[in-house]
Amino acid sequence: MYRNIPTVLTAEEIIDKMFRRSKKVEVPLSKNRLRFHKNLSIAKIYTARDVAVSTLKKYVDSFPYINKLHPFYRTLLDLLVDKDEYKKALASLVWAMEKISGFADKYARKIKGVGKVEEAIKFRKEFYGRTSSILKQIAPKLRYLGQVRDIIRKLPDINPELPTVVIAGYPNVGKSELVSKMSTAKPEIASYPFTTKGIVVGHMEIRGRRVQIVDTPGLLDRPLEKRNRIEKEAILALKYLADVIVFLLDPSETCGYSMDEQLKLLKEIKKDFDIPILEVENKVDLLCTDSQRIKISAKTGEGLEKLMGEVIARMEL
Ligand SMILES: Nc1nc2c(ncn2[C@@H]2O[C@H](COP(=O)(O)OP(=O)(O)O)[C@@H](O)[C@H]2O)c(=O)[nH]1
Ligand SMILES: [Mg+2]
Repeated sequence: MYRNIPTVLTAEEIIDKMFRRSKKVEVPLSKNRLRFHKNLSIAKIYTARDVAVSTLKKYVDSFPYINKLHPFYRTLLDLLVDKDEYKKALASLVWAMEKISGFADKYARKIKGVGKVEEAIKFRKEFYGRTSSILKQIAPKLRYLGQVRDIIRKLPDINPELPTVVIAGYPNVGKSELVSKMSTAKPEIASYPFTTKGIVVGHMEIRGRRVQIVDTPGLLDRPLEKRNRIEKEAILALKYLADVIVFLLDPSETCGYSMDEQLKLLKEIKKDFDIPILEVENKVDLLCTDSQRIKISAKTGEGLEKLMGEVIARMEL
C-alpha cells in the first residue's frame, strides 16, 4: 500500500528539470523576428510551468490523506509523522503550483504586449526567477515529504482488508511453526515500526476464502506493560488488522515460560484487545492437558483442521 509514491525531487532538481526542458523548446520560424521571439518565450514559459506544476501535482496526488487511510495504517502513521507538518507540506505544494501557474499567465500576457525582442527575453527571465524562488521557498517541505515517503514505504506491506488471524504468545511456544504449517506459500516478512524483526505474513484458504495469518515476533510475545507509550500504541494498532487473535500456549513449558506467566500475558492481551481471542494449547504431542482449550501440535499437524474451523467461526465472514 502506498509503495508507489514517486521519489520526491529537491527544489534544485525540479528547477534543473524545468530549465533543461524549456531549453529544448522550439517554435516554427517566422519572418517577423519579434513575433518569433515572443512565441518562443511564451512556449518556454509554459513548458517550464508544466514541468514544475506536473511534478508537484504528482506528489500531491500520490501522498495519502492520513484521515482516509485504513485505521491500521492511520494509527501507525500518526505515531511516525506529525500530521500538521505533513498537511502543511502538502498545502505548500498546492500553493506553489498556483503561484507558478499565475506567473506563467501573467508573464505570457506581458510578453504578448512587448514591442522589442529584449523585453520578451527579460520577462521570460523574470518568470524563471520568480518560479525558481517559489520552488526554493518550498525546498524544506519537499525534503520533509521525501522523509515521509521513506517512512510510508517502511509501513508493513499487508492488506488490512483481508480477514486476518494474528498469532500471539511467548517466544518458543510454536508461533512460527504454526504460521508456516498453515500457510499455503512461504510466509513473507513485512517491516513493522518499532521492531527490527518485522511481522511474518502468510496466507491460507479456508473454505474458499483467502485469510491472512500473521506472526508478530517481538510484539505480542511479552507483557505490554514493559513498553514505552509509543511502542505500546504501535502494538495496539494490530487490533485494526486482526479479526481474531490466536493465543498460543505451551503447557509443556518447553518454551521456557511457566503456564502462570503465559496465562498472565493472555490476560493482558484480553484486556487490551477487544476482538475474539482463541486460546490454543500447542505441543499436544508432548503434553495433553485436560483443559477445554483447542489442542494442536504445530509440529505434527494434529488439530490444525479443527483450529481453522474455529478461526473461521469467529471471523463473521
Ligand atoms: N514437540 C513439539 N515442538 C514444537 C511444536 N511446535 C513448535 N515446536 C518447537 O518449538 C520450538 C519453538 O517453535 P517456534 O515456532 O520457533 O516458536 P515461536 O518462538 O513461538 O515462533 C521449535 O523448536 C519448534 O520445533 C509442537 O507442536 N510440538
Ligand atoms: Mg517465531
